[in-house]
Amino acid sequence: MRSVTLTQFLIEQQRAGRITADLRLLIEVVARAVKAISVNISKGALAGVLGEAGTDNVQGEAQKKLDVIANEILLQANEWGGHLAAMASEEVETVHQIPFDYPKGGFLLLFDPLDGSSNIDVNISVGTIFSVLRNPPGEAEPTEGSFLQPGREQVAAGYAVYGPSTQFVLTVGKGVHAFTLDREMGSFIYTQPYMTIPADTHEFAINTSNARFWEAPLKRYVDEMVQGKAGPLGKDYNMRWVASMVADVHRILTRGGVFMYPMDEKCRHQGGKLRLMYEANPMAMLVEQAGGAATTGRERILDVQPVRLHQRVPVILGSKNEVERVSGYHREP
Ligand code: AHM
Ligand code: MG
Repeated sequence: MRSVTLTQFLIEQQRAGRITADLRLLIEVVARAVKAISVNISKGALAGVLGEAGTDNVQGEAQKKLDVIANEILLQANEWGGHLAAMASEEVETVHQIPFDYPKGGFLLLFDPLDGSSNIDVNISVGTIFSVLRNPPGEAEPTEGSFLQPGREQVAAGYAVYGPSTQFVLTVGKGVHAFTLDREMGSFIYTQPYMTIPADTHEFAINTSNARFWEAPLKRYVDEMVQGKAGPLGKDYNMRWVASMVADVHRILTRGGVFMYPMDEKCRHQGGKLRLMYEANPMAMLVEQAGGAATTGRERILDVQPVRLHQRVPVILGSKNEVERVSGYHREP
């Protein structure tokens, strides 16, 4: 069978009128950057890229060397193409402007360059997450305010998962499509069209070490799942937690499940653990496009009006019936 590359897929999307030439270029450039990140990650200890960088990021978290490398690769790759008005990164405090000697375009690109970076030194999957918004008209020099659009305004979103193979997973608002990196050829090959999340599942993902900090509706839901067949849900569940959101969401897009990083007493002061603009919104768009649902427990994630670039939110996403059940528990008095 003749294989279809990401390039060919994108050209066909453009011909079908789903994306513009500029958006195609943007996605191609992100995919190229992802290949470079993948090369660095796979060299691991051989390239001396493991361990701490000795710096803190905007969130006050210690940066790994690969956090810094992945961030630099994405910023540099996307600066000169002429398709972007500005960028924002989980690793950078303020808006990253396009250098004045390059042309500007109409899109805003947001990314978490290396998600799950606590897994790097133990050789477990990590990822890159990205989100694309339109720059509001008339904003020649985008500010933080230009980025503060609800997730339903995203024109594209996706991630790369650096696992046993590197995969690039993308939506432009018409289904979710996965591509696998052919390392010899250096191209992404279209391997999974229209990924779909089954409405029901018997698998959940949550960091249960936080159980004592959860809110009552969440405690009730996880208790019921753990009770299995004998409990009110009437079936046995299995649990998985990679601690790389990309890897956990990739499993859910592949075979269903529910992923939760809910509100808890430990992260209440900052609004949640995961970042709205770099993690929750792009993953919520992908999950909805695959037939699943994504909520904070109280509100659809894609409807949350952001007030800060680095805002955090509770996240519950995956198989629709489970997400609806846990949302229902949040509505009960
Ligand atoms: P990061 O972007 O700093 O790597 O943090 C986000 C990660 C997610 O990938 C993952 O779901 C979560 O943090 C794991 O958190 P915990 O270590 O509390 O289980
Ligand atoms: Mg992250």
